Amino acid sequence: KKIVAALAALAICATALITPALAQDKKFTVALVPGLTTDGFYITMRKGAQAAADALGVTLVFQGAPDFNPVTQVPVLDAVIAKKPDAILIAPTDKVQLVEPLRKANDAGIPVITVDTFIGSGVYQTGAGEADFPLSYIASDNILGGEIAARALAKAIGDKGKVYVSNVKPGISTTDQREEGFKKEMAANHPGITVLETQFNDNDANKAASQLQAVFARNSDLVGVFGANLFSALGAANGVQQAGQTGTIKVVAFDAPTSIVDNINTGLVDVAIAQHPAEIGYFGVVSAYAHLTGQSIPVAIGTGFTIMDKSNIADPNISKYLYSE
Ligand code: T6T
Repeated sequence: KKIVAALAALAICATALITPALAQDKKFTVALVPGLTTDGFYITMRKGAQAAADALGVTLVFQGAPDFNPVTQVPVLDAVIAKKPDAILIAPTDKVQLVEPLRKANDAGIPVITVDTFIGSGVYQTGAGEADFPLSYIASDNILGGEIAARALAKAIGDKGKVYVSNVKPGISTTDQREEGFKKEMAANHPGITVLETQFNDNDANKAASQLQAVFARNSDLVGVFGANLFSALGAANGVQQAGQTGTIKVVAFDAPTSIVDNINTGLVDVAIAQHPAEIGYFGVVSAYAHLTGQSIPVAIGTGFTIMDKSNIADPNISKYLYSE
């Protein structure tokens, strides 16, 4: 009996010794759910995430919907949750509509970190909010991004005239904040500029192009447009070109797909504000790994911008921030 008890005790000790080692050797799987799959911004974010995953021995799963829409993103998220990854990084496509679907992940014990966009107010882990359960928010400062866009457009149009914002749709944290920052800066510091009604394009560049022409048809004195994300900006620029107004109607673009280089060089786009999506993906995976291995992580991580125009676009230190395809 004594021997059996001693062996049992030994087994318990051995398990206690072995378990932490096994936990450390565990290969973690982190899922990255982008806003949509066919967007240079998220393709670049995935590259950064993959670089961190390779460095840390993490398996990265990239699964998303073909369009930027909660109706298509939620089923993808449900499928990801069913596979029980160790952590989820997600760019929620709506501040409100993704709260309950993400709570399911959290309730299932899967840590959630939001990248690029946020849910609720974007202030997490306060114990106060209905949507404060994500561990961290990793993104650009989008209000600042909108302010930068406003200053660039104001400069391009000599601080006077009519402009408008080409935007995706209300309810997306990033593009809502860019519009907010843009309008705040215009109202505070550019009294000679009139900001016309925002045009929402549902992330459809063709729609953004026809809206540009419709706004121009109603306002022949239109002098500028701020495209608040990649598709809004490309579409608005195409609209300016189709209207034969290249250089007359100034375009400030958020985001930096490779095609922006030609648009800058031909004078169709004055300024492009590149985000650093690879950094967002990299720090997303590092944060998830840190949390999974028992480290505390920052509740928010801010990444920067690179402002591109004709004067610097040929510089490799600038062009390295163009998005991958
Ligand atoms: O501007 C990015 C991203 O930050 C935003 O949340 C959605 O649109 C993009 O993906 C660009 O298409």
